[in-house]
Amino acid sequence: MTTPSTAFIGLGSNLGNPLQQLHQALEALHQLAHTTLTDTSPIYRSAPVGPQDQPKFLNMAARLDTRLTPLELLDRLLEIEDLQGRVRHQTWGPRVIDLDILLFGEESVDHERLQIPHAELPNRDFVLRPLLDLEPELRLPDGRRLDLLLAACPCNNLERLEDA
Ligand code: ROI
Repeated sequence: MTTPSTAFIGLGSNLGNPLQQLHQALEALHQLAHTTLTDTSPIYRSAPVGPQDQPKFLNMAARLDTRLTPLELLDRLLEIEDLQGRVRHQTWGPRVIDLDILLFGEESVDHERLQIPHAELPNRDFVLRPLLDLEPELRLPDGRRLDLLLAACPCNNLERLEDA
């Protein structure tokens, strides 16, 4: 059997009791086949990127060891989003739960359904901060250091809430 890959998932929610949505999604990640949830970051409240007439977000990151392929993992994440009642209305609009594959081992994926590293990762403190909480030395597949990206990226006024 192949050795597992370490994947990092970004979680975000700003509708329908966001804290509960995050916990429900973590439970679903914990139940994923061929996958072990190995760590979770603190939760942060952040100002919305995109339209400002929506509630603040809660954001966090999770680390998985998985034997799924990136596209298999994507499909599992989409199922979890659907189960939690995510409806896709508006680009950059509010959402009950958003699960993004941020990093997948050292892999870069450029597929019509999936881009890894996540395209917006370098620009979003609410993604970089929790990733760095999990792994302070983390780098992108091209070698760029996440701590340096965070220092250079726009500020969304992160407030740390609690440990998940
Ligand atoms: N803004 C914040 N702060 N956090 C998110 O998770 C988030 N997700 C999104 C958009 C709507 C772009 N803005 C966000 O998808």
